[in-house]
Amino acid sequence: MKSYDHKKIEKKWQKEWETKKIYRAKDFSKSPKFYSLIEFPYPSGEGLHVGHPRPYIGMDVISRKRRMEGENVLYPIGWDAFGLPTENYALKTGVHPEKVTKDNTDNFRRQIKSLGVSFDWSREINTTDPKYYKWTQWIFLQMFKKGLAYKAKTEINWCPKDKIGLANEEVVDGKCERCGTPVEKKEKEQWMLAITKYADRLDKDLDDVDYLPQIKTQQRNWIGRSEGALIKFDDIEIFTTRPETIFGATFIAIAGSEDKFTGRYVTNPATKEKIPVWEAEYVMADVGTGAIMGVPTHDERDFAFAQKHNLPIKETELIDKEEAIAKFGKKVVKYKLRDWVFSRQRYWGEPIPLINCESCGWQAVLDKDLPVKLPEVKNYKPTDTGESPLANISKWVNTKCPVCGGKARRETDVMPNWAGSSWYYLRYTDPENNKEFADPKNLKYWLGSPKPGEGGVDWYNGGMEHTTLHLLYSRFWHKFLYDEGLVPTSEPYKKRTSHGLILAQGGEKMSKSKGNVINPDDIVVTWGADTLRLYEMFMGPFSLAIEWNTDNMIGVRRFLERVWRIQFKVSHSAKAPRDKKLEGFLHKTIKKVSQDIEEMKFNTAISTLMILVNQVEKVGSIDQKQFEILLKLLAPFAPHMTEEIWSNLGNKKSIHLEKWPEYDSEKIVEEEVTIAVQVNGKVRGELKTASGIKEREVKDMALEVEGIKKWVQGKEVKRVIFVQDKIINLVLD
Ligand code: ANZ
Ligand code: ZN
Repeated sequence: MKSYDHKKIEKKWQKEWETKKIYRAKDFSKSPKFYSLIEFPYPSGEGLHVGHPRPYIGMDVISRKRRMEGENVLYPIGWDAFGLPTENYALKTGVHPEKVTKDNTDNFRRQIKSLGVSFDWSREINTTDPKYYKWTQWIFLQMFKKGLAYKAKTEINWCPKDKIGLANEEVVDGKCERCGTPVEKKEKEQWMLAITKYADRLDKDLDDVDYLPQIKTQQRNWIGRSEGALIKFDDIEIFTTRPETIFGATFIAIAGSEDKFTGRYVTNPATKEKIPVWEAEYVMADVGTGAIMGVPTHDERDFAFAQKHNLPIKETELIDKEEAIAKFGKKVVKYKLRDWVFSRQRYWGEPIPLINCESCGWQAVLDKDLPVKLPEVKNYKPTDTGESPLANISKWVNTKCPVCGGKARRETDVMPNWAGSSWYYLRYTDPENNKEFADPKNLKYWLGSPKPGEGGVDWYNGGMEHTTLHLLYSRFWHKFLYDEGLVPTSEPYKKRTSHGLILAQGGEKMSKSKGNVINPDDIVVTWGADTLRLYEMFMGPFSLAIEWNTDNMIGVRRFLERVWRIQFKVSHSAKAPRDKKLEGFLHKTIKKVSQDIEEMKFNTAISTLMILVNQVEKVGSIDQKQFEILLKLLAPFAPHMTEEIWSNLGNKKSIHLEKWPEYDSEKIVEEEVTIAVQVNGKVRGELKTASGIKEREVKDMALEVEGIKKWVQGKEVKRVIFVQDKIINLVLD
């Protein structure tokens, strides 16, 4: 009996799969396409920890199943490699960020490959590769040319430690998201992207996509659409979301640095009364019109203000909202979303491809001059003045105007690290193209139907923490490209799901600084990739955060060893009678595993497989065909071991290219139970059914039982008391 030597098996099959290219997606294949996507990682210097692969393995299970179902699967990966940690590390060590990035991606790639994830590595992309960021710059320029990129003097969030301007989203509780330093305000000319122009569509089109409900809610809250009204009190225009309260408006307040009566009065258009105009601290200058009507009886802050300053508080008659708008004002829709600050004063990012000419103003770099490459320099320390380090490189900065040829200067800010990830899923469809960001034919094939709700990446799984930023930014870029006729669908992602984090033992986040990181390399050596994969899928519901516990590894490892041993008990004679019960159970398992995988209930799929293996052990042997079905169902979870057994059984082709098993519903025998049917607590009959049926269905069945009808007739079932698989009690009035 050969023992289960995971080290040998895993290396061998990974090599074999790579040479045979069995996970390559085929452009334009006639088979139905399936584009599955994970959020490409940022290759940090710390390497992979066991939390990273959870989504990769989850989507791998789905991708492998779909492949076996005959779909043409595109499951790509790449590197989102610009960003501060690399730059900061480079500054500290003196190693160039490009070199740091290469070392880190090499390490990440090696680690991910050791897990046997079925990525199509031939499409690997890297956002820091000039061949890639040429197109990031190009797309930015299309936005610039359409007036969506503009320079504005804004108060930026300034981290005095990192010496960098931060987007609002990067400020958490007033502190820098990266280093925790309190953020200061600083005035700076910045490039902005007018995402607010798309606010309405970003909100409305959520109706068409298949995102988890909480993801839609988060996006909607972030966009913050509210319908309100603009109403004029003489020359002062206010914004309100409650125009129906206008009869109770007893003062006007405009944004001010302190509470102060202006000495003025204006007319309330509803009551025709004169009401005072105040300045108030709580009114914000950049919200609405910067002026409000104060309705103390309906708004807490207005009430507090009226009390403090002795202003009238008047009971209101409410009128209809629509009526109020029609009579006194006009309807407006407001959004919380703000334009996107797109400049960073750092080195390790895509240079913003614009040139400022003394006579022509801001001009786009010509297409033929793209990419604008990062200059290779030794010193990329941020300047204390807030300028990008690129500003110090006069040879690079000073250039010629692309329009008049006169003296001009390059923009020295770089893009934020959200840029490269705003369109990367498009590049995977045609990663080598150097004429376009992707051939329209490839985009059409992989994104599919232009109908709302039908096209886009078929299934995108990623972290909940990216729901408001990355997801919104990429939807915005995609919609812009759609308007330009450059992508075939109005939404990038058809379906979006989320996974829970893997936490360290004790419930803390895994991080190097806390010293609680579990490195998958160690797990792969000791237990094997298949055990790691199975454990990560089995440890709990995929969408929930869960604590890592290496001690529990042994359970799944033993399960794999039990499957391994079954191969030596297989009966090869076609004539051997099949165990009926086992056959029934097998078909039930096919059904359950197939459904569970599609619903990301990987843990229950695995427990069903475990129960099946118990059954096999009870029976003592299994027919080869039956065993092969079991192996196929397990293959997406434990691809190496199943492949090895599959080949031991004499099969020549890879198990991962086999057909996914189908179940025969006639063969599925459910366990039958007898349920006592009571009416008002007295047993009046019974019914036989499969176990595990829910209350609703059992109630319907109970009402159909002969002998029950006469008790229930003409009365209403007020309440149902239900004991699963045992008793149903119908309580009548
Ligand atoms: C009258 C009123 C009556 C209001 C009432 C609310 C309740 P949301 O819903 O968060 O969008 N508002 C308008 N402009 C403001 C500003 N520049 N600074 C501070 N507050 C401002 O908030 C909309 C409401 O916030 C508006 O509706 C307005 O007060 C206030 F029973 O008008 B309301
Ligand atoms: Zn010029």
